[in-house]
Amino acid sequence: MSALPQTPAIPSGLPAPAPSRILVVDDQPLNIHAMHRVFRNEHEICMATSGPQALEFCRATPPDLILMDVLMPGMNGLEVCRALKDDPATEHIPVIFVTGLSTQDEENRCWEVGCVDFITKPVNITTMRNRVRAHLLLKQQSDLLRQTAWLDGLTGLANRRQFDERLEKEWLRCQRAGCAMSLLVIDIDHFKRYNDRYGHLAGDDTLRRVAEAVRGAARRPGDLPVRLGGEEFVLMLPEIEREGARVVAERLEADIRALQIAHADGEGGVVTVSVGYATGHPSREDQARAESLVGRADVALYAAKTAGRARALA
Ligand code: GH3
Ligand code: MG
Ligand code: MG
Ligand code: MG
Repeated sequence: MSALPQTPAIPSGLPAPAPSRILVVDDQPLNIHAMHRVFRNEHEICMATSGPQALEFCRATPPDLILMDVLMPGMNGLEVCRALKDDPATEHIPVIFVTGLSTQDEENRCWEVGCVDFITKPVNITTMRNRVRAHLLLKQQSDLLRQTAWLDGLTGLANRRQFDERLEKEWLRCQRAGCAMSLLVIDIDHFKRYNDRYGHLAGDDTLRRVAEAVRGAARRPGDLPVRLGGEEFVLMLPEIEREGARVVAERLEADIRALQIAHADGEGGVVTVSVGYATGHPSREDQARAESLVGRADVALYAAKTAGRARALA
C-alpha cells in the first residue's frame, strides 16, 4: 500500500463533500502516509498509530470519517470500532476498514462491530476515493438531519429529545464503568417578569446568553449542555462525583450573575438562575433508573427557588 500512486480518480460532475477531517488509524506509518498523499488536497488527514490513541483523538475532536486498519498490536481495529460505537460522543463517526483480511468470516466480523464499509488491501485508489466521497456525503446529510431533530432552534444547545436519548446511554455506560454521573438543572429566576418588562425579543436574547454560559460550563467532551424547554436548562456531567458537581453548579450560578444582564424585578437587579444538582451511581441497585437522578435534581432546584433563588443547592 505504501506504493499508492496519486491519481485524481473522482469522476467529474459528482457532488463533492465539503472539506472534511479524516482520521487514518494504522500501526504502519507508511500506510498512513500513503493515505495522506491520496487525500491531502481535498481533506484534512489526521493520524493515529494505535487503538487507544485513536479513541482518545475521537473523543476529544471527532473526525468526519475513520479509515482503519484491522490488524494492529494491542487493541485491534475491531475493538476500537466497538468502543467507538459504544460511546455516545463517537458513535456517529463512520468507520471504513482498510484491511488485508479477506475471508468471509473476517469480513463479517468487521460488519458486526458497526463499520459502514470495508476495503481490501491492496487498495484500489479509485474505489477508495469514491467510497470515501460517498460516505462523507452521507455523513454530512445525517449530521444535518440530526442537527434539525436534536438541537434547540433558539440556542443551538441539545434539545430534550437528544437529552433523553443521551441520558439513557450515558447512564448505561457509567453503570458498566462503575462511575458516578451528575446532573445540573438550571432555571432562570423571575423570567416571566423579565419578559413582561423588557419584551419577548429581549427575553430570547437573554435565553441565548444564558445558554452560552451553560455551554461554557461543559468543559469535557462527554458533558452535554441542554435547553430542556422554556427558561430551563440541564448540564449532564458523566463521570463526575458530587463534589465536582457542586463546583460546576456554583461556578455556573456565579458566572450567569456576573453577566450583569439588567433585570429590575430580579434578585439584586440582574438576571440570576437557580441550580439544583444531584449525583447518581448507576451501578448501585437502589439507583437503577436515570429518571431518579433527574427527579432529585428537580427537587434540589425547587429547594433553591424556595430558599430565595440565585443559588445552587444539592
Ligand atoms: P421562577 O423564578 O419561579 O422560575 O419564575 P419564572 O417567572 O422564571 O417562572 P415561570 O415558569 O412562571 O415563567 C417562565 C417564563 O419563561 C414564562 C415565559 O414567558 C418565559 N419563556 C418560556 N420560553 C420562552 C422563550 O422561548 N422565549 C422567551 N422570551 N420567554 C420564554
Ligand atoms: Mg496493521
Ligand atoms: Mg421554569
Ligand atoms: Mg424560572
